[in-house]
Amino acid sequence: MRIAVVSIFPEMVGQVAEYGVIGRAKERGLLSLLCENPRDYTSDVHRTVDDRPYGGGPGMVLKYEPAARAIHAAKADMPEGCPVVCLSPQGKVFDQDTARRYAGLQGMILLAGRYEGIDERLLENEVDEELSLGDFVLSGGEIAAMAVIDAVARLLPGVLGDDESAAQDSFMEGLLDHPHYTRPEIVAGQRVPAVLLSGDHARIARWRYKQALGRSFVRRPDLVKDLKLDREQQKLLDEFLKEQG
Ligand code: 9D3
Repeated sequence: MRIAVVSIFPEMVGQVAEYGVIGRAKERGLLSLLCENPRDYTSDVHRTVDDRPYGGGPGMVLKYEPAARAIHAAKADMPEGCPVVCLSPQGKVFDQDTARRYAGLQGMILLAGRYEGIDERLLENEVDEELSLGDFVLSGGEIAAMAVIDAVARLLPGVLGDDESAAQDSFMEGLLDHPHYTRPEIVAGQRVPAVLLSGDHARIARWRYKQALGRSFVRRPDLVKDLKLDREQQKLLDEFLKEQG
């Protein structure tokens, strides 16, 4: 897969892309990244990428022409038909389904905004989708773009090892993870739950599923409310809630 990022801070994206899952995906030739900087497509001596908002008000607005030209340059260097996705607080909230949809594409172009906003005509003419990470304020779209790239890269076949790929299944089921423990057996006077030392794999699996279901119900009721719980799942949830008080 090939991903282009249009940003006035291309170094920011390039740095992060050297590490971890994204770095490995690039090394293995499963992902290639391209950065285009609107500043490289300005025609004035000051290389201006922003300007004051019509109608007044605080902050600056990303100008149409340099960003449009950067997007066109990215498109020329990408597979045919790649969507242009703008990271913005006005977008649909990014989720794992969207990550899976993107991972099936040949490529995509991510537009990271800065300043108070982007000229609306750029969104109308050049952008196919808008994506948000959620209801909090970032200073620009670059960190959001990197989050999307990371989530997509780990879904590309061959990027994760078999163990890591199998571990993804737990979130695929739509629940939070169960608690994890490692040595030593006692830390700060707290023991590892005895069941995890029992060697009884069926009991361990049942305990973990109970924890995942219970924690999801308590911490993220939105994840559980649409699940149709069968008798066994309802029993595990009741047990969890009784054990937690
Ligand atoms: C404080 C500024 N806000 C006034 C109402 C508007 C605003 C403009 C630009 C808020 C954030 C931004 C920059 N944010 C992003 O580019 C962004 C973002 C985010 O802020 N939150 C969650 N997801 C995303 S994706 C891109």
